[in-house]
Amino acid sequence: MTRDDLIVTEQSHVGRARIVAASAATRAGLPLERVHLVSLAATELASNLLKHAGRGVFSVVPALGRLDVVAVDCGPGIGRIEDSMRDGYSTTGTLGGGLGAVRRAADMFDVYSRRGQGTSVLARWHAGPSPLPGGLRIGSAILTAPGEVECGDRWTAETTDDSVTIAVSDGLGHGHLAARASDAAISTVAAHPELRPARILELMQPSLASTRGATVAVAQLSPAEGRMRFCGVGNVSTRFYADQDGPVQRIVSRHGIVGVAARPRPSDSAYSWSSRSWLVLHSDGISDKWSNTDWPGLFNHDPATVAGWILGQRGRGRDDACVVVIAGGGGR
Ligand SMILES: [Mn+2]
Repeated sequence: MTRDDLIVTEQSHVGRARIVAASAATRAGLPLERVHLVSLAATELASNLLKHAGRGVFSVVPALGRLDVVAVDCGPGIGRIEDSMRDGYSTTGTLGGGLGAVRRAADMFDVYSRRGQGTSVLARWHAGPSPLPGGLRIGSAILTAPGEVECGDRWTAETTDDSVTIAVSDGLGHGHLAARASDAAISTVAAHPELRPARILELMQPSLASTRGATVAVAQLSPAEGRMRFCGVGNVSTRFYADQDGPVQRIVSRHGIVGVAARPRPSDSAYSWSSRSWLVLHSDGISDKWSNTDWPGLFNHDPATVAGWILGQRGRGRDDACVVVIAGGGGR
């Protein structure tokens, strides 16, 4: 297993980004002519990171019947097109040549940019039907710790008839052994997505006993019922917005490490979920010091663009980092 992300700081990384994206596109089952489009877009996105910011994160996420490429930087921002971008997906406006090519190559394109702060660009290709129920939207961005080939942070979204169970696992430390711990956590979710989050975490305890352990957060969304259930162990950061324009509610996980020591049973908490609700989960490779109110209009964008932005702005750069963002759906 090789990493699907890199930090772009020099010209040779542009070619590397293209290879990473094309390889993920092939694994995602995209036909060859679409793999070429991914390669072309990846080259433009990585070049843009260098040209406009000198440095940026290039993160490829093959999941949920699609391939997402997220390119984020903390550069000067794309002030010139900021106005045309404000309402979300760009359908008009004059982008720079590079981004225009990306927009034409991708099935979906989104950009969030703030002058003097940076830019998050999403390019998406559909590889099959979306498995998500009730109009839910999920996006993620991941960055592996420097020098590692495997990411110890992992996430999954497993669907049942009318719900989706999402987990973020941060294996202790980084590298191969951290990845093995998170593999065990993710496998447990995949095997039992219909169980309640607290029960899934209980089942993880023996599965992770032979590993280093992990901190894990599990959220279960039933859009038709207008409900979210949550249970977490350890320091995966969790922010819930009942309404995207409303206040944040920080959801606190129980202290501990899954797989390391038997603890009292965790229990689920329940929240109302609507088409305007958002949930942001991230590992401690991202600084917890942020507020969406610092970034006006962010929640008008795709969850993957949002995940990339948070990773770009608050990633610590020393550890694995994973952000998962969930929005909307049927609900009430
Ligand atoms: Mn970590």
